[in-house]
Amino acid sequence: MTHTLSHSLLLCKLSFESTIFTHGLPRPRNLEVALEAEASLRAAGVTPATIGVYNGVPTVGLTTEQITELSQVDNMDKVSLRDLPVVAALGVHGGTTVAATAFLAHHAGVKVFSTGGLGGVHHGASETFDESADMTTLAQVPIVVISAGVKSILDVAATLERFETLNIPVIGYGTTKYPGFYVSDSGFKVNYAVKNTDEAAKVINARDDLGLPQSVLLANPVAEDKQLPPEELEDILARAWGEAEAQGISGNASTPFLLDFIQRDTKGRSLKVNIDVYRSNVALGGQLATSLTK
Ligand code: PSU
Ligand code: MN
Repeated sequence: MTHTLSHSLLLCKLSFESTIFTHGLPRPRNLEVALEAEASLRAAGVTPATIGVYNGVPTVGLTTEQITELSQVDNMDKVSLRDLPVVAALGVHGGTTVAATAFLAHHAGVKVFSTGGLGGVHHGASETFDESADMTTLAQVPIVVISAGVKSILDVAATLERFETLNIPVIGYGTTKYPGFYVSDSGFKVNYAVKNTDEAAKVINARDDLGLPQSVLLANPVAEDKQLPPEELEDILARAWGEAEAQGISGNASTPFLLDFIQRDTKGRSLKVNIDVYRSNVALGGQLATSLTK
């Protein structure tokens, strides 16, 4: 009995990354969004576990005070999986990316992780080799990640090819149209859709029964009436990539630079979409965590 109880308590948890509020969103919205995500989950009976590195300690379940502090630090490290041992040894703070968050969540026994958009293959990667470690990490960490697709700043087609190569299942929530983060349809398709979180939970349980080590990616599109106008986005992206190239932005600075460019160019409208996307993924993650305890 006790076993069943603790088992379901453990499962009924949802993890969040910290890069979204240390690097992805501008102040003061970053903190508001992080705390709102936690509060909405608690209201739904699910325990939030926001993950980050506090004074060198990889922490699954940051306190409100710790989240508040991390959301206000300048020049914080953006911590992917390879950075974890370094920031741990140096004893500094860090915002964890999808890769580092997924790893820590899994090791703490948390199965479900909601984020905004995943990292993937950057444009021009065939020359620069700039591909997010999110992909290779998710190939080795058996959790489920809810996102609105990969960020629109990426090469979506190449990213989907990589997911296939890495044996990472990508499932649309209620659709086979792969979402494009700021827009509900990236223009690319996925092979499978689930209708509800109970169906998604069955896929995850089947993955576990088979002993497969990959994450399942659940792609949850932003509602059409909340998306950025797709034609507008195409135009902005072309200019954002041009500007990144002109300024010589590369490596892990690319994602924050491009997101910031889009935010400034849309005068904050992309920020609103980004937050809507995140809220929707948090809510769906909460439902899925609940379905998994059944
Ligand atoms: N999605 C957002 N904002 C972000 C990110 C994703 O809307 O800031 C972060 C995530 O933490 C993701 C990371 O793991 O960007 C990918 O960065 P890179 O391409 O350097 O791996
Ligand atoms: Mn990179």
